Amino acid sequence: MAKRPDAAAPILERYGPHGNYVPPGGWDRAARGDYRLVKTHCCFCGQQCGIQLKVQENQVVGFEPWEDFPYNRGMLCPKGVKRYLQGPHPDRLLRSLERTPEGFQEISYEEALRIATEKLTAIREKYGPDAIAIYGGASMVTEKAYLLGKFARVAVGTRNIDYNGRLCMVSAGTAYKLALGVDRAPNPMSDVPETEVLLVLGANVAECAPIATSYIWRMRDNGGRLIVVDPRMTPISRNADLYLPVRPGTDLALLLGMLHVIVREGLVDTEYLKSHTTGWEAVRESAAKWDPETAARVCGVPPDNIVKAALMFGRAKKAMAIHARGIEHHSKGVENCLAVINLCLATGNMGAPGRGCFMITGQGNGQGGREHGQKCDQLPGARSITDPEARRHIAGVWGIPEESLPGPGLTAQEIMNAIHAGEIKALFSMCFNPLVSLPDARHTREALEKLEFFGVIDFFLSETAQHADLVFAGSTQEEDEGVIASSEGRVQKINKAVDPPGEARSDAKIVTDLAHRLGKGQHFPYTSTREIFEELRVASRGGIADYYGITWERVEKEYGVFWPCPSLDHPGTLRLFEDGRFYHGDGKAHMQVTEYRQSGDPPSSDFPIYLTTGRVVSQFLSGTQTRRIGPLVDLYPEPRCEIHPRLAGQLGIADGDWVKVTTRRNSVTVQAQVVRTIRPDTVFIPYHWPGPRSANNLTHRTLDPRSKIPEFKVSACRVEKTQPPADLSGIRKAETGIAGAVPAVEGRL
Ligand SMILES: Nc1nc2c(c(=O)[nH]1)N[C@H]1C(S)=C(S)[C@@H](COP(=O)(O)OP(=O)(O)OC[C@H]3O[C@@H](n4cnc5c(=O)[nH]c(N)nc54)[C@H](O)[C@@H]3O)O[C@H]1N2
Ligand SMILES: Nc1nc2c(c(=O)[nH]1)N[C@H]1C(S)=C(S)[C@@H](COP(=O)(O)OP(=O)(O)OC[C@H]3O[C@@H](n4cnc5c(=O)[nH]c(N)nc54)[C@H](O)[C@@H]3O)O[C@H]1N2
Ligand code: SF4
Ligand SMILES: [Mo]
Repeated sequence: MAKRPDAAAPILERYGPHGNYVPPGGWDRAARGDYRLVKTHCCFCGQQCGIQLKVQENQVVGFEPWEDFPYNRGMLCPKGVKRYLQGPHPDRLLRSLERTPEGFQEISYEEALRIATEKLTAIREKYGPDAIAIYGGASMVTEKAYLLGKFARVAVGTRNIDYNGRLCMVSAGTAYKLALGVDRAPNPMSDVPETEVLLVLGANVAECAPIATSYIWRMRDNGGRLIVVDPRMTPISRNADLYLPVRPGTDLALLLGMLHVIVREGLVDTEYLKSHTTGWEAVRESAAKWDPETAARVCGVPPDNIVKAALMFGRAKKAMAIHARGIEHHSKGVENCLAVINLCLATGNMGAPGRGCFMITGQGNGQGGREHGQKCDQLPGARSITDPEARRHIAGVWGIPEESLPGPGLTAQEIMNAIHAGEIKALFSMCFNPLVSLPDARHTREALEKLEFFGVIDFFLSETAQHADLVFAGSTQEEDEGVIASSEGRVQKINKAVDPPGEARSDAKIVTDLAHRLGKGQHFPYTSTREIFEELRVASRGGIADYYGITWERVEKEYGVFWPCPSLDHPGTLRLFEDGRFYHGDGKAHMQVTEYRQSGDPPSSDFPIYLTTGRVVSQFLSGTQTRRIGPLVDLYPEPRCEIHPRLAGQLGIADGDWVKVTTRRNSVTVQAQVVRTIRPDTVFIPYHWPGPRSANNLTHRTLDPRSKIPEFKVSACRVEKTQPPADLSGIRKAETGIAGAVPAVEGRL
């Protein structure tokens, strides 16, 4: 078989050398005054900051702050500021591509539709619909996520659709649903400045939700105290009152230890527990054996500090806990989140200003993307796909017989495993770069090689798309419109700034056209995204994520509307559980017992060091977009391995030395960055790069049994000093896209 990435070669030649890019009309166009401003939101993280894009003709050429948008009040982080550089990048796909023995060839949109229809139909006839898997993503507007879920189930008829949020929000989602009956951040960020004690677990707020830091500083200004739990001393830890350098994968021991102290010191809110929760007795008993000394032995935080944290949290009149992937990317990610919820419930901290807990959602539409049916277990409105009433409702809205609606399918990593095992034969993927973002990249690469048909919709030829048989040139966020739900559950409007260039098409059009070609046109009558939204409103009606009362006009006028919003005269729900009722039938919170267990890749004498992976401020996810934006690349040009001076000293490693990091699966060679801000038994590598330096060459495929999230945050490794890789310049070039990163231009903006 031809080596699949070689198919990119003709495209490479077309674009020429690294960094020579000048947009049509030249860079100085942006300096001229003849632009219009489009109010919209950032295309990157879940904070969904308001931004005004400067548009000239059909190009985004810059931005201006949108100061009256209440969440960020004009503030932006480096990614938001530089996002406009991605649109005119020469790697932007302008036409569809077909793999041929000579490499990718550009083909017409009609031809691409024809090929996709023919291949999907043939595979469905030969192996049945479940042999086709669909991957979606949470960077897309909610209408596209909804459309893709319907496409999978109605046009293709497969149960196997899942999305990249399976690598992201599902541990938190599963836990909040189990305990509180709803998967949404219960409190808005504006509650943070109101609290007396804020416990931040596994969230690098300053780099990954930069705008949220201003809320934390306001809390500090108001006299609130900050506790940070992280194996790395992240930027916000510098201003923390208490920093707990937890051993990777052991937060549950710390949280059980804290609960133990809270019980022991009589800080439990018994009245609250009696009237608002079930399951407390069993939870209390489960913490009995976790005295601070026992907890300390497991989690590596001194017992006195566990006590201090518990007393600070337990004695505060108002306390909050917030968390992100640091406690969620684990094979016990759901338990970790449940333990945070238990801590808040036990102290009666729920459903009031400055009291509660929430997850910081990751992707731009990480929240909206998990509500309306691109998850394998879910129908629109955050309904369960196994609930007979939900199935009846959705089948009615979609105009299909209820029996034809597939049941629950495989999750994202399970789909890749099934492809590897030869059980799934075709993959159609929109907004997902699994070769960089799934664990154990060698396994992913082998799986992609086995596909009989692999179709992709993207606007760049991502590392995964380089393995495709067919690539549709899709749309960037600025070429689309629709809604997203921010990390707070605030539904906001993305406004279209420009049209897709060349023969690129909006994603929604591609999926709709394909549904028509597959013979299901009557169920996909849309001529605009607004029509999809109007259907979504009805589909979500009566569900948990009820959007029925939300209109595009309201969203614009009210600076976003928080769901649930069941009717047009409903104000939206800023804070959940304010009436003391949770989203279970009995109105109570269902506390869950959590059991400590080891990670799926524990250290041994051969692999004695913990490896954890995550992010840096200037790069985003698999990096397809940000690795092409020169000023962001300049801020953090390549992956490095953070290592503590003590460990570095033992291994004879100095700052800048090349090190080989080896796990039970593979090795990666990067430069060492010797820092005092990490535990001496742990190293950290950010994961935004593809190829031989991708952190996911090292990670393992152990999943949380309930959420099916991979354990990105803890692997066992060894580290040794080595030589730079032989083909360093080739590796670097591949990392910055085909045409290289767009360079910074002094004096612009
Ligand atoms: N700059 C930037 N911002 C982003 C993104 C990006 O790629 N780049 N991605 C967005 C997305 S999709 C997401 S999901 C969020 C992620 O946001 P975060 O979850 O805040 O980011 P991570 O770097 O994945 O991990 C957070 C922290 O977890 C710590 N950690 C590692 N192991 C453990 C552990 O066992 N216990 C604890 N307590 N902490 C641990 C790491 O040291 C790290 O500081 O960021 C969003 N924002
Ligand atoms: N080791 C390790 N691995 C991780 C993580 C970690 O912390 N450590 N974090 C995990 C997390 S939290 C996440 S969220 C995942 C993210 O992993 P991915 O979802 O794979 O990352 P993205 O870079 O968002 O990939 C999305 C692709 O979709 C394209 N895209 C973006 N927007 C659109 C759109 O509107 N339409 C279309 N058609 N395409 C679009 C982009 O160009 C890109 O190629 O990675 C996970 N992987
Ligand atoms: S904080 Fe997130 S949404 Fe705001 S500008 Fe930065 S990346 Fe964009
Ligand atoms: Mo994420």
